[in-house]
Amino acid sequence: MRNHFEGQPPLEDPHRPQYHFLPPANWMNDPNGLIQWKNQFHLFYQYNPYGAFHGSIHWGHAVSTDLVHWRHLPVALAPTPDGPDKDGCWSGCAIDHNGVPTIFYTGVSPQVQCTATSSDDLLTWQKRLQPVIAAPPPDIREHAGGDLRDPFVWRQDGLWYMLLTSKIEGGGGLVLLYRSADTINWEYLHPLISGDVNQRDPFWTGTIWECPNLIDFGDKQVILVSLQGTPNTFLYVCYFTGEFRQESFTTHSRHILVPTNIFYAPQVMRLDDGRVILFSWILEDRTARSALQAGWSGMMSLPLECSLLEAGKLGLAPVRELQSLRKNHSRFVNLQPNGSFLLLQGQALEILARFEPAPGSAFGLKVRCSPDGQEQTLIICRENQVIIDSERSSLNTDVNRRITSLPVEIEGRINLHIFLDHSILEVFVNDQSYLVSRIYPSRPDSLGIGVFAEGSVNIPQLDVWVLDSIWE
Ligand code: DQQ
Repeated sequence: MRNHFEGQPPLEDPHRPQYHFLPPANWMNDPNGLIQWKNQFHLFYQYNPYGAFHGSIHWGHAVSTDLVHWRHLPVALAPTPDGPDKDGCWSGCAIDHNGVPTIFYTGVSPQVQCTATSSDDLLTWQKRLQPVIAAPPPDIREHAGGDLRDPFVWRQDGLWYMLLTSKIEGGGGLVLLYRSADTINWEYLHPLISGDVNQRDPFWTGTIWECPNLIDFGDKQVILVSLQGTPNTFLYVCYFTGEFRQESFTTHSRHILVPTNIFYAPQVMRLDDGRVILFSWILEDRTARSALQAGWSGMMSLPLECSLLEAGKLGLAPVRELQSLRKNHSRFVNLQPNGSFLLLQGQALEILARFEPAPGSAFGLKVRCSPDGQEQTLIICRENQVIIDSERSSLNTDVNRRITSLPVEIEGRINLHIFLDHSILEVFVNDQSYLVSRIYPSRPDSLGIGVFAEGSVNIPQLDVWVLDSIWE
């Protein structure tokens, strides 16, 4: 197998992030097997060591002591020729099974659920030769088209439970529930949640579901699923809030987690200190050819802290450990932009800005601006929406440009907390809601950061930090 440290993309690649996790080269997609083990955080991920395209999926592996700085470790799982995972080791999770690190993942093809254990603190893995779930349950076998994957396992009331995702052909997505006393013998119980059949429903939940997660918030539970729709392919992440009781789930409400199709297949882990941390795969938003040329594709979101807000929605906020990356600091006070102006330059920055707008004003920040404004990306607040407008982000035609928007209440004040890292822009609104976009400016001088307003806005304080790299 080719070592993934070969073929490093050139360091001067202007689009490669420096404080987001990604492998040294090649393709990555979903986070897998997130686990805190002996005071270290382990991040596994879907990885192709042979190039910047999805294929021959392995589990890459990295470790961190603070969720922010990562060290690459050798590939953890590779397909075994003639094994049940010969065509790929697809997504899954990690648990502590009576002191033994244990992972569950999907072997292809056909899609079966496999397990492996480690006796050297997660470095190497011994696979169980036979899958623990070798086929879809009889009641959905004919309708699932072979799709059954992405085990999510947790312990409750002295038993192990597993969620898997699937679909009903012509129906919609499915989350299936299994139970086990020993993690080897799994009993299928029933579908836990199923999707919509009506493709005209404005909240149509797609043709197939993937990567289920259950988050336990005590008296409420949240189930996350990643949705895909064909033929009008879309990807997004949806969550159901409700109650998991007596092996059934009662849905109270359902929501889209992040309104974009470049944030997909997130996974959560509960830390020993009680926080729920989420990482998500952030897709490229440029042609497959550009990614192949760059030699890398995909990255992880920042580590996000997940909470259940009073309104019953999931909140996403940057973890406090990110503050350790802060270097040079600039502070601007009492800015009152009338029109627009640039403040400074940078491409690996954290920006924290408080706005106090008059009713009806449109205002915000702009990043990656060329001096003549030919390239620029806007973060606009207007009419109770926060919008990332990347329509003018790049002159390169191999790059997608889009409008991404999030509804928010702007009642006299709003905080924007922005993380810009070369080709990724993440925006937290009031440190609760999250928006993300990919931008690939083509001009080396597209580095300007500024503010703008139409109408009247006061910015009592705007802080900017240059952020350090997460690599040693
Ligand atoms: N990615 C994995 C699958 C999962 C999909 C394959 C979601 O296990 O369903 O790389 O991105």
